[in-house]
Formats: sequence, structure tokens, C-alpha cells
Amino acid sequence: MSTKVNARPAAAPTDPDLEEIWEWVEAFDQVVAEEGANQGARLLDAISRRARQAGVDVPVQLNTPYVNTIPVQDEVPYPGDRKLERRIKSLIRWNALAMVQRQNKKDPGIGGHISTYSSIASLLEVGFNHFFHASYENEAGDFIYFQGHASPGVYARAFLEGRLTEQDLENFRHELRDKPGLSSYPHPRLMRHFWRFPTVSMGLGPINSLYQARFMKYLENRNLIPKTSRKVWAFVGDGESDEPETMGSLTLASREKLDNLIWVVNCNLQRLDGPVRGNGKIINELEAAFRGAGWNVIKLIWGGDWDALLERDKTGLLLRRMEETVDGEWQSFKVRGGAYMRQEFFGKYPELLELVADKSDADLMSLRLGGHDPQKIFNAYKRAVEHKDGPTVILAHTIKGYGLGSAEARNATHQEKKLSDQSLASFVSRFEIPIPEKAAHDGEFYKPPDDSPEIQYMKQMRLELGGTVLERQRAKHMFTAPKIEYFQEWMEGSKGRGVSTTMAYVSMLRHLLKHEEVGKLIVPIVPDEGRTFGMESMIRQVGIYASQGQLYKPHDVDMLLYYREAKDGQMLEEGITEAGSMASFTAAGTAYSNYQVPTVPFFTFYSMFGFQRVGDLIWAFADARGKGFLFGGTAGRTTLMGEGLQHQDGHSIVLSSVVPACLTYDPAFAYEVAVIIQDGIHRMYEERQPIFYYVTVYNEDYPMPAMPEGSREGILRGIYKYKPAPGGKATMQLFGSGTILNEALRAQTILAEKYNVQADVWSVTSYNQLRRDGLACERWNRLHPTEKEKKPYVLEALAGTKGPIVAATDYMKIVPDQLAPWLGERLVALGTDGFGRSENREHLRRFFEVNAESIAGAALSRLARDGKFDAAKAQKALKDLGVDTEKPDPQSA
Ligand SMILES: Cc1ncc(C[n+]2csc(CCOP(=O)(O)OP(=O)(O)O)c2C)c(N)n1
Ligand SMILES: [Mg+2]
Repeated sequence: MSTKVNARPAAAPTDPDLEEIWEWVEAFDQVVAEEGANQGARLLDAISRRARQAGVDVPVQLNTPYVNTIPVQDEVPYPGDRKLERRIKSLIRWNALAMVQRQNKKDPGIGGHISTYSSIASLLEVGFNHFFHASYENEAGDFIYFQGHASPGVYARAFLEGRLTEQDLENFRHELRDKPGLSSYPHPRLMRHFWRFPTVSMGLGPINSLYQARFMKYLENRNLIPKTSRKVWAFVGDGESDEPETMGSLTLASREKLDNLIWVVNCNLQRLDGPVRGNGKIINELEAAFRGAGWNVIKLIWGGDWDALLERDKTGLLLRRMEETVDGEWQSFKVRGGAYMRQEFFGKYPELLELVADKSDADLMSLRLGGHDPQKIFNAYKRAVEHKDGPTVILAHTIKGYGLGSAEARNATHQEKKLSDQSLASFVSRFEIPIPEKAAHDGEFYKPPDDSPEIQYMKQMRLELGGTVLERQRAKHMFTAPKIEYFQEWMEGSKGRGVSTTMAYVSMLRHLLKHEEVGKLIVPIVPDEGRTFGMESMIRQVGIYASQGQLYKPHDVDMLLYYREAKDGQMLEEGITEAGSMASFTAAGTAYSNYQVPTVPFFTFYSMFGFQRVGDLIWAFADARGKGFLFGGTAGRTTLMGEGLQHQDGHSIVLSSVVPACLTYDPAFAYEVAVIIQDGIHRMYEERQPIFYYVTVYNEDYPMPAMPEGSREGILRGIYKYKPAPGGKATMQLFGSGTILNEALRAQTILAEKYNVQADVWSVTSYNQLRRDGLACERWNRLHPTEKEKKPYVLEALAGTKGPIVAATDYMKIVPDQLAPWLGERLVALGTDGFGRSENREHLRRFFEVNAESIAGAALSRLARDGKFDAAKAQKALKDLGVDTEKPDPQSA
């Protein structure tokens, strides 16, 4: 450590305690000076051990002094042309501002953000010019997770790079008008050749980036991709760090030694409403959290202008003042200006006032912060890239709204979209944008000619890094799905053996894992729920991925199905984190584009803890054009017995129905599951459709029948007749889904045998799909009144059928009710609205009125209302069937 450390302070020289302390400090200084930094560290370590042995309560210190982690003397010189880079950055700043400004003039209220990018511009530009590698030929490019609200700056750079045209910028936030349009934020769903990662829902970018870096190592360790030096960069807001998803998985990154992961936290000290930590210091808070989680932390607080002041300060008071200033105060300095800063910051100690006596107020205002100083940023990035065996976070101090004049650092700056004419003019002059004042007021774009030094330089720098990173690649390698014959075993039924759809699904998945071509691409994911779903044999078969292998002998090693962890393990056993599992699912479900490896993730979870818990991550997955299968196990409010209110899921199908790219299925039988999986792989990976699946599977055992002839189309489209009425023509219809189909079948028998009512039974595998089809037909018919009407599939399937339809499900009544526009008065929905209970299936189904008796009773009651059955007999039947007609309504009980 040749570092210059502050000399002994002059303050309180007569304090005997301080005197003693300084003798020790000086002795330590001497050791470091004479024997080096390592020896200093050893000495400290020995002393603190000794102290602990002696019972001294040595505080755990997670914070370092409030200065840059990299000392000035360890910095390397900046390798780029600072002047040109500043010009380029200014042009990008202008075009980003102009884009938002212009659009809000044209279309008031259309929105956009200028202050996030203005704070992060230098951090991004140093990356673009010197660090972000693009993919080319066999070279693997870096992945960049941009702060969503910084998108205007990213578009503006793409414009100068030639990736986007002026027309694109003109149409920012006008995706539905003139083409091409630009989406507000990073949305791969809508700009699939540009954005890779959706980040704008706070917290999702960070957690997804972390699991992305982990998944990269998984692919390497499984030899699905070669080892690369590719990095995952994530730019995170300091306000965003309050989201549990941001900070919740930090230890995974250090545990897995993810040295391919770099986070840059844009510490502009502000969020949307105001300061992130007005009364504290967000940088210190984050430093302690990341350090505690085992990350390499680089504080990038002060720019070069401060180095000289720190150097000149012999009292240690400047550092003290830096440490005691809370973020809210710091923000005030920026808003109120140099004179105020002199008085309030430096003025607290006369020595500090003297330190800046030669500086004007304007000088004080422009003392640059670390996150705006390319030299400091370059050094931080260099360190981060070179760091081995763990993730790095850079905590960069910036100013929100940097350069936006009166909007700079103000609480309201996040919402700023338009600057006054005067602010625009001063922006243009401050950043030397060569356009006339009128053009500035109109927010005209400015791009220098292609042969200008700026554009030439920019292109050259990107060329050296392999090209543009503002690109999402089309998948080159997909595969042919296994044919349905591969699943023959499940088509034939279980020959009387009681099996659940979960067991059938897991055995299918194990079979798929053995497939010669596709097997290696399957990624099974579970959040500590493998045993619940009977996956012990899968653990043995493909092993749990563990980057370090298995460093211990598992206690059950002598058993056939022992707990096997392996470096090339295929299964991702994520521990109890549905969010983390979903982030892995996202990395695996988008690998077809990001790595050109079309992995097929199967994420199996407790259905209650899927959409309900991680719905927003699933939405982002859809945005990212992810492919794969979500399997909701322990499905159904009455099928999962014993577990009660918090576990019993009767609504995940409602929640999944809202995600446009998600196909939801609620199968009853093993062959239905097989048909859905086979077709899903075919549609997603062979036909390349940007969709994914949610399938509910249950834990109730019953014999699985063989697949009836001709049912394939109905299974996939959502409905088919499973069992016609036993005694001739049906006068009514029964619909069943999932395990409740068995109740419908039992009701069919009751109705026929006890009441001489004939009913057909239908398996409804997907109300959601039937509704979408119905809506599509309805729309077409509405828009084409002169043409022959199209008929929704559900009506086609039901053609010629008679009587009411009683539709029973283990999910809420709104699931079958989705078909009300087409089935109208015929439809009676029975479902599980209300809170679950700790009970067995028999009682639960009676309580929710979805057991066979309730279904039969509902049928008779409805026939009576239709005048097809005697009402008094129906009332008596309800009693005979054990339906308690006077019990409280379960939906509000
Ligand atoms: C989950 C979620 N909640 C709320 C928002 C709305 N929102 C957008 S930006 C923002 C503030 C972001 O502050 P910070 O992370 O500090 O980023 P900065 O703009 O300051 O760089 C908020 C609350 C959001 N996008 N996502
Ligand atoms: Mg912020």
C-alpha cells in the first residue's frame, strides 16, 4: 500500500486517548510502509483474532470510508479520446432529450423520461466505447440489462450508430401509427430485433441478470456452450434496490462465484418521489449489504475534481464531512447551488472553507462526481472485468437529471418530460450542440455526417468490440419435436393402476430427458418441491446442477435414489425461491436466442405459489418471448387436501388467462398431458411460435384411460366428448376438467341410474383457449357483417347437443363462465370460489359443491327451472344426494 493516507489530525492534540490511538496507528503505518500491504492485513487479522479470544467485542465492519475504492495512484490512464467521447455523449444526450421533448409537444402526455438517462449517460458510454463486447462469428457478446427508464438514451445512441433511423426516433411511443415505431421501454416482445431483456418493472432486471449469469455457467458446465469471457452487465437504479427481487438472491451470485456478473448501481440518490435515503446514505447501505453477501464492491463516489481536495486536506475533516452528510443534504447542494454548498457543506468546519477558498461558487457546483467521470468509471469497469471468482457491484454516485438545468436533482425531476425554451437553449449551449435556437426549441435531432470524427470514432470503437450490442438475435438452431409415438406409453392408459397426472407428467419428463436429441436440452426446475412431485428418481437420473460438484458423501448414498449433485447435473433445484426459479426459467426459455441453444425449461411448482406469487416475472417472461412449460403441481382447491387456505389453488388458471402468450391447460388424463407437451414442443421449437404453456397437474390417483380415437384436436383446442350418455340420446351435458372430470363422470351415472336423465360428459382441457377462439370468431364476425359467420370451436364441438350444460371445475366459476357469451343460458358453472379448508377431498368437494352429488343436483335443479324436470323432485333429490341447501355460501364463508 503505497497509498497516501491522511496524516495525524491536528484536532484535539491533547486528548490522551487519541494520543495512544495515534501511536498505534503510526506503528501500523510503519509496518505497511516497510513490509507492505499484505503484512498490514495479516497484522490486523492477528490482532482482531486475539481481541476476540480475549472477549473483546470487535465490531464487524462492512463499510469502508466514504471515498472511492480505487485509490488515485492505482488508476490507469484513460485509453480513449476523452474530448471526442464527450462530444458523442453530448449528442446522445441531446437526441434523447429531443426525442422525448418533441413527442410530448406533438402528443401531450405521451410521456417518456429524460432524467434517468442523463444520470447514467457516462456510465453507459464508457461501457459502449470500451467494454461491451458484441457477438460476432463465434465470439459470444456481453448481455446488457439497461435501466428501463434510460431507454431514450439507448435509442439515441442506436440512432448515431446507424442502428435506428430518424423515423424510428420520430415515432417514439407511437407504435401503432407510422412505422417503424419505438416502444417506451425495453420490450423484446415488440422490438424483437433490438431489445433482449425487459427491465422496466423494477427488480426484475436485476434478478434475471443474476440468474442469467448463473445459467451461463450451467450451460458451460454441461458443455452446451464453450467457456466464454462473456459478461452480464446490469444497470440498476438505487431506488430499484428496495425491491426484494433486486437484493433477494445476492448470495447466490457469490456462492456460485459468478465473475461473469457486473452490476452498476446508478446511485443518483433519488427515486420517483424524492430521495432514496434522505436521512442516510444509500451507497453505504448497499456497500454493507453487497459486501455482507460476498460481492466485490467498488465504490465510485467522487470524480477527479475531488481528488485534489482530498489530497490537500491534511485534517481528515473533508472525509468526515463526506461521511456525515446525508443524501438529502447532498441533493440540496445540487439544487441550491455553489454558494449554498460552500456555506452548508464546507462551512461546517472553518478548515474546509479555507480548503476551497480559491474556488468560485460555480467551481464548487461543477465538482464532478464519480459516476460522471469517465476516468474513474473506466477504472472501476476494468477492475470489475478483471475480478475473479465472484460478482462485482459498482456503486456509482451520479446526479439525477444531470445537465437539465433547473430540473437537475430536484424531487420532481423523474417526471420531467419537457424543458422550457430557456433550458433547452442552455442545454444546447452547455453541451455544444451545433443547431440553431429555433431547432433547439423544436427538439430537432442532430446527427453529424457519417465522415465526421464523432461518427467515425463511435463506429471504430464499436467495431473493435465486435459491432453493436443493441441487437437481439434470431434463433439459428431449433429442432424437430419428438413425435407423439415417443409418448406411446401414456396413450395406452395405466391399465387400471391408480396414477395421478403429476406422476404421469414426471414420468413423461424423465422419458423426455432420455431422448437422444432433445433430452440434453430439457431443463427441469423446481423450488425445493421435487419430492412433493415424486421427482426423486429424476434427481438420481440427471443429477442436480452444482457448480462445485458434490463435496460431501450424501447420507443416502447407499440407496438407489440418493441425493445426487453434479457439476454437469441437469436439474435446477433452486431452493425455496419461486422468483429465482422463474428467473432461471427465463434464462433457459430465452436461451434459443441469447445462446443459440434452444433449451426447453420445465418449471414445476406448487400451483398456488406460481402466478399468484411471481406473476410479474411471468409477464416479463412473455415480454422476453420466452418458451417453455410451467407446471402447476398440487393443483385444484379440493384436490390438494389437508393443506388449507394458503395452499389450495382455485385461481391460478384465472391469473394465467391474462397473459396473452400463455396457453393454459387443465388436463384430466395422462394422454391429454402427453398430447399437450408434444404439441407444445412442436409449436414453440419447431414452428417457432413465441408462446409458452401453463399446465395444471394434480396429486389424486385414479386409473388413466387410453386415449379415445379422434380426441387430439379437441384436447388441444380445449374440449372433446369423453363419454357419451350411457342410455341413448343425452338431454343435457356435463363438462369436467382436471380431477373434477371424475366427479362429472360419477354424476353422469347418478343421473342416469337414479333419475333417468341422460347426459354426455365432456373433458374441457382449456376454457382459456376456447374463449380466445370464441373472441377471435366474434371479432371477425363483427368486422365482416357481410360474410358467412365463423363459428367458435366450442359451438362446433357442441353442435347438435341438447339441454343445459353443467360445467364443474376445481377452479373458480369464472373459468367456465368465460364461455358464457356463446353458451349463454345453457351454462351452469360449478367451481371453488372462496377460501380453501384443511379437510379431505370428500368434504372439500361437498363444501364447494363440486362433488358428483352436487353436480347431479345442479343438473336436476336446472332441468326443473327449464321445465324439464319436476321442481319438487329436484328439491328432494338435492336432499337425497346429501347437498346441504341451507349451508353458508362457500364464496363468502
Ligand atoms: C415494480 C415497479 N414499481 C414501480 C415502478 C414505477 N417507477 C418507475 S421508475 C421509478 C423510480 C426509479 O428510481 P430508481 O430506481 O432510483 O431509478 P432512477 O430513475 O433514479 O435512475 C418508479 C417507482 C416500476 N417501473 N416498477
Ligand atoms: Mg435513483
